[in-house]
Amino acid sequence: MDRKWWKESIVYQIYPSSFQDSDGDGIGDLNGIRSRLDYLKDLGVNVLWLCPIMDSPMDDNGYDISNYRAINPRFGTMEDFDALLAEAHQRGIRIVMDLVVNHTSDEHPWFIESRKSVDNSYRDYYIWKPGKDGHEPNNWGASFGGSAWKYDPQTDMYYLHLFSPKQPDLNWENPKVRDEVFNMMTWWFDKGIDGFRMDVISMISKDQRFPDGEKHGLYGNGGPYYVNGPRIHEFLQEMNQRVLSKYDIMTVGETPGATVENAPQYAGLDGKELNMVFPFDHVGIGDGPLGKWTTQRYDFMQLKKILSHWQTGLDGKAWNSLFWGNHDQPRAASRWGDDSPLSAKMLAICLLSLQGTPYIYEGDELGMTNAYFKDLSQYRDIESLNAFKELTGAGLISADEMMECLALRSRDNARTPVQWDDSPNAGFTTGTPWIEVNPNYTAINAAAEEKDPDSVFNYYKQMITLRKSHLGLIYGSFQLLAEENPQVFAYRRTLAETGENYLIACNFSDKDAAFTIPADFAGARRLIGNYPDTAPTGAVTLRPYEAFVLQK
Ligand code: TEU
Repeated sequence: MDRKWWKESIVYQIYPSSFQDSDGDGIGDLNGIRSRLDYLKDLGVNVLWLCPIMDSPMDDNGYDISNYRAINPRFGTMEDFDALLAEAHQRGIRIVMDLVVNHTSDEHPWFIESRKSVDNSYRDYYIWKPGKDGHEPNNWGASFGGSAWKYDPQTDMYYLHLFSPKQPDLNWENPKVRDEVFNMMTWWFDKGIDGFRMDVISMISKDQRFPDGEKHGLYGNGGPYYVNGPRIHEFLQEMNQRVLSKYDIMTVGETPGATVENAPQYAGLDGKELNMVFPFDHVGIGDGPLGKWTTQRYDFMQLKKILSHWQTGLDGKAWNSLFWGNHDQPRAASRWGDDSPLSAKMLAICLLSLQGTPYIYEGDELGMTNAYFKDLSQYRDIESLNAFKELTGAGLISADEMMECLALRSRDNARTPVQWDDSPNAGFTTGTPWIEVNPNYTAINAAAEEKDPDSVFNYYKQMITLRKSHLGLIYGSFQLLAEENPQVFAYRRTLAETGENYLIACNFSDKDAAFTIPADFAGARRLIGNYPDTAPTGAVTLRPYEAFVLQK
């Protein structure tokens, strides 16, 4: 059992714009986060992951950075950040920042220089190519719609942007770019931060041939030529040697294209690259011909298979990250449950009883749900708005059906303000929120749930306490049970070093489910359950979204 603080931590993800506003401008900020540190401490959080707070024109809500060593004034000042960091540390809470270095903002000084002329000293900080027969250099599409290349008349060339045209990709082949990034990371570590979540870090190495991709909808799929690219592990090992290895920090890579097979290279126990990676296998379940834009519910058996594969596949080789959602995904209770508090409690018990580091997305500890916005004017997210325009414009989906898809899958579902109490705007702001508050805040809010021992909040709190006091729930091996059961995700967790043995059963359906407790767990102690009764034994019926943890 190779114990590490980041393996035993509970990470809480904060989307600063939506967490807590302190100055009435309708946008969350650093002083707002600082005002909620005691709430986070009470929940049992050990690490905060702050989504980007560095300076940005906010084309993609901060994932387009224009100055890596300055705080975005809408979130506060560097002094506010220093105060947040100090007060978090005083409470034993670490702070991990979001490192967005696959691309910058087009308003970053490097890009402003780079586009001036072909012989500018910053030209090769980015990826510039001449057009082909009056068209883009290849047929790749961008994640936020359109071609992945933007024509720049000043030098009659195109630059690559895998996301929005205001997010030009950095050229990691250029050693000067790597020096700039590594020096910036060192600067933040010397300020005392405790790690980085690394945005689309599996995409920084591109196949230098830049060939066309297979046609996929309106454009070619460039993914095979920049996901898990040719020099990715070389770059990450250089980052580790020159920066990461010098500090007691944690790192998690956001890695589209990570698999159980390649995760041990990204996040191997040898510590040569990163500590963990975020897989995308489960969040892609149910995607259709238009990717995430579908009204299809997920297939539970596929979810069970994927989660089990990651649990057994990384055991002893790498360390899992565990998450149901984040700022790019629908709300967990809506995506994987039925919006009910009961389903949210089941998800809490499941998430916090698997092997890996759990990541709780802001508000999921309250059982917050999708907003299910009905009108396009309620949406803010560039991905959602561009997809609506592009897909309906191309006649690939009707406007009504796209609105249904947005209501289920838009990233804005997870970006509505955290619901603190039942006062106007859920206590998030005294001003006008930048995005509407979910009207169900009168029932789902922290103030009410902190007082209610049976609330989703208190289930998360109980389960976090239970996990921290039972190392077997953190480090124990995973063994899937009832593999063919179409409703229940059940598994053993076993830690030989301490002799701990647990059985966890989670009914992922809104119907009764048959399940048989293994004989060796007859009479085992129930540590937690979301229905008020004693430990089950033998052939049982799990009630809708029932979940429990038994220890023998
Ligand atoms: O997301 C990476 C990514 O792959 C996204 O396209 C994500 O899969 C998609 O939005 C799901 O629908 C990261 C950040 O998490 C995201 O917020 C940024 O928009 C993106 O990179 C660009 O920086």
